[in-house]
Amino acid sequence: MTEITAPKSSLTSGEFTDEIREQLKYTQGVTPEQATAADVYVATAAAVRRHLVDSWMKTQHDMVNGDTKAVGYLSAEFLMGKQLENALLNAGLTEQFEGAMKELGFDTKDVIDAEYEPGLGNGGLGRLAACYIDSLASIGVPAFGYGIRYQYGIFKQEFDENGKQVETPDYWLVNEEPWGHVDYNRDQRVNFGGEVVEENGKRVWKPAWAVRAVPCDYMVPGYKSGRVNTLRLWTAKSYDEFDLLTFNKSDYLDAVIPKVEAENISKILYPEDSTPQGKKLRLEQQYFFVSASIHDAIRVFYPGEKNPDLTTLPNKIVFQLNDTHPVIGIPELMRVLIDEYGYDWDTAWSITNKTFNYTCHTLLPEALEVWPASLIGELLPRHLEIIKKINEQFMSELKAKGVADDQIERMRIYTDGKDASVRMAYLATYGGSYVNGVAELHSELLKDVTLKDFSSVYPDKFTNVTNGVTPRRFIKLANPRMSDLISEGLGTDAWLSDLEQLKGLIPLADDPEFVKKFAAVKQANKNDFAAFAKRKYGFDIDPNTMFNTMIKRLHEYKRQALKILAVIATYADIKSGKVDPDTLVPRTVFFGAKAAPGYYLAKQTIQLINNVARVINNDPATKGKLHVYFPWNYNIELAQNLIPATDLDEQISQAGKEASGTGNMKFALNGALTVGTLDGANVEIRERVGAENFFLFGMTEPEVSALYAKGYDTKGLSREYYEKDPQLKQAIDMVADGTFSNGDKDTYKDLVNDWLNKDYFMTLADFRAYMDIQAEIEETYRDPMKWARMAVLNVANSGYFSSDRSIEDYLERIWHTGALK
Ligand code: 26Q
Repeated sequence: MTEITAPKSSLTSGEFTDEIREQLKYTQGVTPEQATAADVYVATAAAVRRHLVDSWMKTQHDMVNGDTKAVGYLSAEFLMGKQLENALLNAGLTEQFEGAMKELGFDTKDVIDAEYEPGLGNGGLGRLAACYIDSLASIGVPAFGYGIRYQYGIFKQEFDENGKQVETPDYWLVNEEPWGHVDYNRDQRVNFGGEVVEENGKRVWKPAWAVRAVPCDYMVPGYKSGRVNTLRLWTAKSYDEFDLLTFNKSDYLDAVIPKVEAENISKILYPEDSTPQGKKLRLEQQYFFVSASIHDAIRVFYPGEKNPDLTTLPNKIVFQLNDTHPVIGIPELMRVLIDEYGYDWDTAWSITNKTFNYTCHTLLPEALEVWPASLIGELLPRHLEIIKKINEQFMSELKAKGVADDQIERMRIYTDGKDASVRMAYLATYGGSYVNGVAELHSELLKDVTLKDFSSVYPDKFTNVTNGVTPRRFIKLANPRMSDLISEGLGTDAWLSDLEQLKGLIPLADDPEFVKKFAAVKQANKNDFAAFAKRKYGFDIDPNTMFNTMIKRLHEYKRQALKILAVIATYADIKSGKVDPDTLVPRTVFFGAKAAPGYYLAKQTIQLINNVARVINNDPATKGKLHVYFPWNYNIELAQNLIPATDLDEQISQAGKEASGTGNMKFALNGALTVGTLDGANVEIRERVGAENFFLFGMTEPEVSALYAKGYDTKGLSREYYEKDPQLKQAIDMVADGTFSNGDKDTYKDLVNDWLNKDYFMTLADFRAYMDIQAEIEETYRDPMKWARMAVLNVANSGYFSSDRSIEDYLERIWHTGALK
């Protein structure tokens, strides 16, 4: 598979130390004696960048001058996590860094800690984009990540004294940010508003205002590939700076208003990751980065050409649309080709169609973006015209294909009438070459349910690419102990760029020595995490308990409620004397989750979890047996610390709702066992690790559909489950009676009401199965060797879930390109 070309850097520790000293002196103006860990971090970052520059330039040169098509990954989010360790690893400078820190008298941890984590994403979709650009570079495929350099990333989460979530702004640029390079000379003008007029028989857009898009470039080094790609994130700047300089406005404050408004576009990441509202600023963000990126790609691939032959564009670059967020790129490329370069409609359409592909990341209908036509018309009047024309062409095409009238109506991209709107998923499906879901089950449901009308007319457009995660960050960096053990077991570290080699561990699952070592690694990771959590959160965690983790965004469909109800039920059994706590497997339950600021039930669930934790952790009856911790502000750093320490991972979404999940893959690859439903990529994980090494429970997707058909959520059927199951009843009653709200019966009334009267995601219906599987899990855990053997088999059989494999699938099925020669 991946050829290993770039060996470990031949630089010595001493030489690297000197380079860091030089940066301290000439860039920061401090002596090594004056330097703080934060100074050393900045200096090291600058020193590492210098080692990557030659490969970066060569990659760009080969990309433009060779005949390998590049990939443009268009994404509103890149959730990168901290950069330093990753850059050192991929530059082959990890050991030199450790040596240099010794020489300079710094603790590597302090230096790594000094970096502020960039949180330019909400969750899975943003992190996937980060894994994919890592894999593209590691495989050696020329690629750009294109996105927005938000000034404020995903909010910081705190909890107040009542356990409620409080959001504070994430100003990640407080200190010097040494990775990005702002390139004022490669800016782009992005127009907005105004009107379209007829001039010499042509439609001409007369925009009302414009924003200056300034790129900030981040190097994306491949692991042992010798290639370095570019992540280009755009910042919005005002052109009115010039007005300000002349100061011709009477009131200074008024004078800065246009500047503030323009720069607002890249100010903040929207923290919603479902039920998006049709907000004007959000559409401005989308158009802003997509328009700048398309123009940038043309600039890169046709340097200096006044009349480029853009019919060759599809041979130069293929754009992947990460969900519907960049889909306005389709009418934008049409506009650029027709209005700016003079192509006729059909030629423009053929180019556009070949250049774009669309990845869908959801099944929830409310998460599919639909924009009011009035808003598009106000901001992008020419695009609205083009969209309407695409819709007309589409409908005639469908008619010509003999599609029935009612189906054609259902498939409209542009819906006419008073509340006219534009369906971005439909525009993407028609406007691009391929549509993919992110796990097999998800892709099947996309074809058969969400986009059924489309797949019946265009079956060949639909394909699947199951998600993956980068083994460099999520195994090697997150879990160095296990990585060493794997390399020892396999006799090589080549598995890091060819993860299927983990299969070589299968025989070692029957070697008690290896299994013991594996269990010892997990224990050491748990000890480390307990220390980390003490330092960072003040928690007193017992590392000799089972670590049971649920980390992901807070959503009803993900069912954190199911987990917390099960915890409450166990607690109730201990309190009532039904269960002797000494017979339980001692367990520490971890939650990590942010809720969208306006998502009421999600926020109530957070409050409930925090208060269950408070009550249980302070009750002597459960001491040493059951504890709950909710470290706040779940982010990539916490993931990298907690995943390697976890014994049992929770993937308990309602079947048919989680498109894929990627946390599930990270856990399996780090030797956690999964308790999960047949949803998203869980299905494929279970197939690969073996049903006997996976704790399956709950309804399947067809069973879920059947229960909806019976009226589960509309006829209040959940109440029957409550009435029939005393353990479930008791848990819910405790939430209602004030046990977790200092006696107040109102605190959780909306949550309880929802459970008993609607329960759309069928938490109550799956409760019994969930309690039963937890009992089985306890039995298994009592046999440490058995558990560890199952964990080894999870690792050994999860190599498929490398994002390198996902990228290979994209290359073969969608992009039809490959590595640079
Ligand atoms: C859209 C419009 C306006 C405001 C916000 C949004 C928005 C932002 C983010 C909508 C959705 C998202 C993020 C979605 C997401 O993270 N989806 C997850 O993608 C993962 C990668 O494919 C999957 O593994 C998860 O199953 C899926 O939930």
